[in-house]
Amino acid sequence: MVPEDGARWLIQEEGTFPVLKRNLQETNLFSLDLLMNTVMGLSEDVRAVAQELIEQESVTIISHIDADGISGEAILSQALSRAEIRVTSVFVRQLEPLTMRQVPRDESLKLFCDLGAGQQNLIKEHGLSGDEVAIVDHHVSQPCDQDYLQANCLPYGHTKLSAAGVAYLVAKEIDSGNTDLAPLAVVGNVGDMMAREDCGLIGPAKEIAYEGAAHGSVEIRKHDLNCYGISTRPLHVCLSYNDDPFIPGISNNPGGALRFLKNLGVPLQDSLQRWLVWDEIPYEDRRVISSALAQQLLANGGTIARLFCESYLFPGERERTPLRNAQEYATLLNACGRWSRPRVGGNICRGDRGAAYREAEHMLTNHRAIIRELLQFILDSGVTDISHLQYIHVGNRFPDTIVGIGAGMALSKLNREKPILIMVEQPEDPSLTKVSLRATEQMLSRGMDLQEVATMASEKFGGAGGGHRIAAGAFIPRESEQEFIRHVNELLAGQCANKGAGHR
Ligand SMILES: [Mn+2]
Repeated sequence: MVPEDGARWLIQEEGTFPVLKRNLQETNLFSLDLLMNTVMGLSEDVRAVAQELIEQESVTIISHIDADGISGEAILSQALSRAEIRVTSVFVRQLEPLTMRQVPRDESLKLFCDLGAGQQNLIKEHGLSGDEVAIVDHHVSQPCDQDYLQANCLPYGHTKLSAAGVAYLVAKEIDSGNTDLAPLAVVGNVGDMMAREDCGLIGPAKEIAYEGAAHGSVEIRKHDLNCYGISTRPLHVCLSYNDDPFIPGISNNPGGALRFLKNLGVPLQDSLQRWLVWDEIPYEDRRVISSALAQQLLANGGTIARLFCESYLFPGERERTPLRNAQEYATLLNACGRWSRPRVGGNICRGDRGAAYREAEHMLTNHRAIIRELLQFILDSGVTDISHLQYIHVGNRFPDTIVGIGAGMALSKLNREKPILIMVEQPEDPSLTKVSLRATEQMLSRGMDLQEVATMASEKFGGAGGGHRIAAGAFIPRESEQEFIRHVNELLAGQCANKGAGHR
């Protein structure tokens, strides 16, 4: 990895599109095609990748095990199969020398999805030439003297489009009939938190959702409740789990949430005494509840800016299941990936609602139980609080694939002013420590950028890191843990100071 150069490159590229970026965020009047034309570079790259793909006899997709990678793979492999191109897929937790061995040495074109942009030197070292590779990604690109064919939205200023989103654009370029894959792109975009900061998808990701809505596979609810679990959790439980925004008397308080709802006089249970989920509550009742929640927030001095969001539902899926909305669908896929069964998630994306779905549900239950355990462990053990950071080491008690999620959940129950850093032992290599970092939108607005911190600090100690501004991770040598933390803290302090200086 070349983090410093990579970071600089990203900043420069973003700097050349300031006006365009603002336009993309402020308007939803553009059609996707118009948007793509405005950003000629990306549509040209998408076309070039699609062109290369349809000339192949066989393609090997190498994709990431998270929701974005799983849905991106499902989009690309279905588009290729439909074009009668042979496809095989490989899933990896990350692209590094060890996992590169899973990339076959055969005649097939190697199509990297949701990874690859940042590992081009590794791809080159693996002996793959320019005409054997295509990359569909949305991560910071690594400078490399081999010019690999790449469709990457990031250098064109689209910071809120996931790999599955780019994969969808490629699939549509292969055949305009592939618009039925739009729901999968929505899952990938939402799963990679592309809708979080703006309380909805923006730019090309938003237009993809609207394409799904146009053919009826996606239902878009504007000004919906910005809350996780709207399709599966009883409303009072759903509300109490939510802390963005934090609503006094309701967040972290299921009893309080239930009393609050009962006072409104709207039905909360169906004729079988089953608790209703938000998704199935009638529109008029949802309005009553929404305005009461807004009043509760305002009465406690809060703002309602983050109370509502645009949400994305899938009306074709069974009610009261995680497949009914993009957020919960993404969690289901993440559970599959994190328990090393990404193919189960892939089968769900291809429409299996039988064996694969049952297996995924089972994994989701386990997934949640272990995350709850981790969360409790963090809260019971307590974190170490330093000037710009809070941190904890969980040893080898938890799988390294879930600590990031646990970190994000713990953050709302800890100091909400500082990012959290969690360290976990690497089971395959005890000389390595895996680090996960999580922040809140508020911290980002104070200048913090975890992607930059993770890459720069890990590089200093001979490790590797990356991710997004709000969520990042790294691998570092075990003996550097304490120095690493000190350095992360310094970098965060520097980012806040810079931001402060810029405002003066
Ligand atoms: Mn991604």
